[in-house]
Amino acid sequence: MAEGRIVKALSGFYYVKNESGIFQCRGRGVFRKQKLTPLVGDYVEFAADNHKEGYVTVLKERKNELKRPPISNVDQAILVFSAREPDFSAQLLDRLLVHVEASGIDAMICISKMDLLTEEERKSLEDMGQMYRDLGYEVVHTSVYVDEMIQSLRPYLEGKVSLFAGQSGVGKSSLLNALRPELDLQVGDVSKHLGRGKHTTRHVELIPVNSGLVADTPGFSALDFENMTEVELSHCFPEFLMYVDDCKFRGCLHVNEPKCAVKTALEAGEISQLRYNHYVRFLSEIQNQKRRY
Ligand SMILES: Nc1nc2c(ncn2[C@@H]2O[C@H](COP(=O)(O)OP(=O)(O)O)[C@@H](O)[C@H]2O)c(=O)[nH]1
Ligand SMILES: [Mg+2]
Ligand SMILES: [Zn+2]
Repeated sequence: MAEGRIVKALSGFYYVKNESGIFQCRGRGVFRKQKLTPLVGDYVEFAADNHKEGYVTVLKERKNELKRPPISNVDQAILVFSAREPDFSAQLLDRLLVHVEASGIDAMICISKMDLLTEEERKSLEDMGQMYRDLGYEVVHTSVYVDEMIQSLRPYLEGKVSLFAGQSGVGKSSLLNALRPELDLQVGDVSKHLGRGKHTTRHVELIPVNSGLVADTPGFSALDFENMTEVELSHCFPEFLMYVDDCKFRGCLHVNEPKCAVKTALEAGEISQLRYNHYVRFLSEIQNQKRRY
């Protein structure tokens, strides 16, 4: 019995990597019966009859797992948002941050395509980046045309499994190509996309970059808050945490409750109004969802 890690899943095959190489494996029928799906990132045991093909026989316990994209044992999610094309959206960034916070995976932020901005716009996105740093997130600004900016991302990848997450077209594959030119991942031309572009990344794969592994994933479409409660949402805003104990009511949602410490901090300018607005918006989405069911 050999051990390894699934680095790619495609067309019913799992590609398991260890010191000896990469083995193309099928899952055991028993996984399907037990409703277990091997995921990219899983540590597994497998049986190989020869040096290339085999069967995954045992799935080891996971540290964490995500449904969309389907991947396990991730150390950090790198949230890639472009400055332009598509335009930067703090609302979408906060939406994705909430999902990553809820999954318990560390998040960092990469603002890409900085070369498309005027000096003034650049200043404003740098301030935006600083706001997220103040919340405790690492933030890097990149452009595939500026080598120094690309290299600034590299240290964060060392020794970790990182997931590149972000809308289609923000430049995830381009960044990976810039970090490892021999990869030659397909890059999509945003303007030529007709519906689901055929050049976009469609499967999940772990790609070695220096001593780390990086998953380039397809872009996400809708991110709703299905399966999240109001209180869970409030826990996904780290800047609320230091105040919640001072709210008068336990389980305070920081909207209409009297003597709310979060709202006091907001009025004092200690919590960003922009982030708070997004919180209220997401909260009402959850409340409307509840009403529908
Ligand atoms: N100006 C500029 N364009 C970029 C940059 N990175 C990517 N692009 C372009 O953005 C488009 C989408 O890139 P791609 O890597 O496929 O995005 P993905 O869908 O997130 O993987 C392509 O046309 C790239 O050439 C950048 O740093 N600056
Ligand atoms: Mg891509
Ligand atoms: Zn409160």
